Amino acid sequence: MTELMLHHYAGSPFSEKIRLILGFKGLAWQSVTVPVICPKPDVLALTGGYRRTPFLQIGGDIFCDTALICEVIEARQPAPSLFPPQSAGAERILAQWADRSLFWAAASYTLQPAGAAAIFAGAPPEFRAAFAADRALMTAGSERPSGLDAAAELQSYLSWLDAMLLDGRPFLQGCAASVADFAVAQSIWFVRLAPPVAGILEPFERLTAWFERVAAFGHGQRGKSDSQTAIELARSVGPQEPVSVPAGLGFELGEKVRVSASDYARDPVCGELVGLSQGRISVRRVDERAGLLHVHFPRIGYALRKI
Ligand SMILES: N[C@@H](CCC(=O)N[C@@H](CS)C(=O)NCC(=O)O)C(=O)O
Repeated sequence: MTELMLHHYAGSPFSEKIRLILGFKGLAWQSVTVPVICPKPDVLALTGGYRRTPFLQIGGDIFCDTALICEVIEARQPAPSLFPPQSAGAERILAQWADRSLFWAAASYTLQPAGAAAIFAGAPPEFRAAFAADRALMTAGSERPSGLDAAAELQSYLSWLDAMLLDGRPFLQGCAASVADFAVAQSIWFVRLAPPVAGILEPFERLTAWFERVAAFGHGQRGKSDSQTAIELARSVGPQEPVSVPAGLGFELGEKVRVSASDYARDPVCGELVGLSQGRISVRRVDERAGLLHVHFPRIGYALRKI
């Protein structure tokens, strides 16, 4: 089986969601560290323009967005499941809320000046300025909450989550962990990275105990690789994931298309459509270094347009 290569960086909350899921599943994977800010030439060689973190590479198949990465990991290693039957679908809805509402509240709250000082401790001041400029460009057009807005929002969200655990259940959806636990955990993990502001978690003892349980899954068996090796692997293996474009979805096989995130970091990926379903978009592109690639996106949250 071609190995899993996770392109990520240590301080990325969405990457932590996937690292914990790899631990939950007991999987072995290769770690490729990507730059925290643009430029990211080796990332773009593989994705064709998508700059968000993380993405998963399996040979010449590139999977963007953690919602899709969860589905791919689940298909590869079904047990223990991220979507246990007793959660009855609610785990996906909770995970989507956590990836959007909870994440932005937690990130904005944590990156207020006192928290940012801890997150960027040891980094040169130029890096902080470059990070702020990079993220401002990436989120241009969307209003970010102020520190006070974010604190108020996060307080409410933490109390909602804590209340879910009131009956003593070990995980958010009951006895079994699900994708919801990992999607929520990434935000709690990020707040905890900044001790000067992490006191907001203290009143929520059940949530703290739950977080320790999720964190105990660990990160699986992690090997170390690099972007050059990843690009060579893509070129030698090529895409293997089955794809098709059934009739009736409004697009034709081979049509030239553009795919971009509909919320932020909207940099487009252009290519020929090779796969489409209710859940997934797959685009074929050729990179001069990485060769023939299929870049896959979730259908939800991405705009697909004919060029
Ligand atoms: N919906 C995306 C969001 C990913 C995301 O926003 N990741 C952050 C890092 S945690 C990011 O891409 N930041 C900009 C960057 O890394 O270039 C997902 O689920 O993968």
